[in-house]
Amino acid sequence: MEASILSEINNNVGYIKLNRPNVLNSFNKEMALKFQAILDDFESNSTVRSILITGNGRAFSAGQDLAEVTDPKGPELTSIVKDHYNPIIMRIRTIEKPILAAVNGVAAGAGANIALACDIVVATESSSFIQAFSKIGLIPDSGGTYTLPRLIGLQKATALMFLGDKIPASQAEQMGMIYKVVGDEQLLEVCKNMAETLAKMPTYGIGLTKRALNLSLSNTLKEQLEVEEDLQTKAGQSHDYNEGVSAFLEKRKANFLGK
Ligand code: T3D
Repeated sequence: MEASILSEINNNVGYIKLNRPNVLNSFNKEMALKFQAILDDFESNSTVRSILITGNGRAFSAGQDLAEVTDPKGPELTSIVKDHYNPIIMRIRTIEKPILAAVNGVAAGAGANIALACDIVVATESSSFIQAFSKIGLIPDSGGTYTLPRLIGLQKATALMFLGDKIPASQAEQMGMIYKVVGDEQLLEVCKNMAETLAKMPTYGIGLTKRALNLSLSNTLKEQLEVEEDLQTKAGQSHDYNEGVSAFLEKRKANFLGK
């Protein structure tokens, strides 16, 4: 049987491919736990300096595998949220490496909110985003009620979550839900280039930037200025800062090491 999720490391990029195309890469327990394990591996592996997540086939992910939830031997709903999705979202947000979602088709339910938890979301023209939960009597999980209003504002997030509208990628880009839309054929090339570019950048500083942005979501201005002071001090003591300034002054290409 083919693995439900594939991973590889190439040119300092950790690639993750959701791989249950027959059920639109919907998540079952095995796949969710494996996703967590791969993220842990990529977090601790210092050769991985950026991470790219995509789906196989015509979907990014249709969220929870709804056949699993009706299986008497399947996991309980509470456990699905607590043990499958919450740990995935926490990892995506706290791994201090840039994480890209290359959305290759529909992203629905938890599939949409996993994509939106990523640092940068690029989608194909034919992709779409659906807060599908309301249609089956659930509330948006996988951090959706936290992330989406912060991305597009409370009014639009509320409407999308109540109505479960299918939002085409171009509209998602216009409303600030995602970073960029590209042609269907260009997605992997564009995202691979972006992930490789990021992997060559001062990724220690980028990781600290991610930490600062996470903290900004609940901090006051005064608290956030203190965060910037602290993290700028750390960044200023890094190899990459020294190298960046030296390379600029010496008019040469910098060799950043991510530390
Ligand atoms: O207990 C809990 O559930 C807690 C956790 C919640 C987290 C969640 O993610 S809740 C939300 C779950 N997801 C959904 O409700 C989305 C369900 N899927 C759809 O609405 C549609 O499939 C799409 C709009 C995403 C795509 O529509 P379309 O017409 O392009 O494709 P399709 O024909 O509906 O699906 C293709 C196949 O994938 C089909 O199988 P078949 O008929 O070819 O054998 C379909 O059953 C299967 N599939 C699609 N989504 C799921 C799925 N199978 C299992 N689970 C799915 N989520």
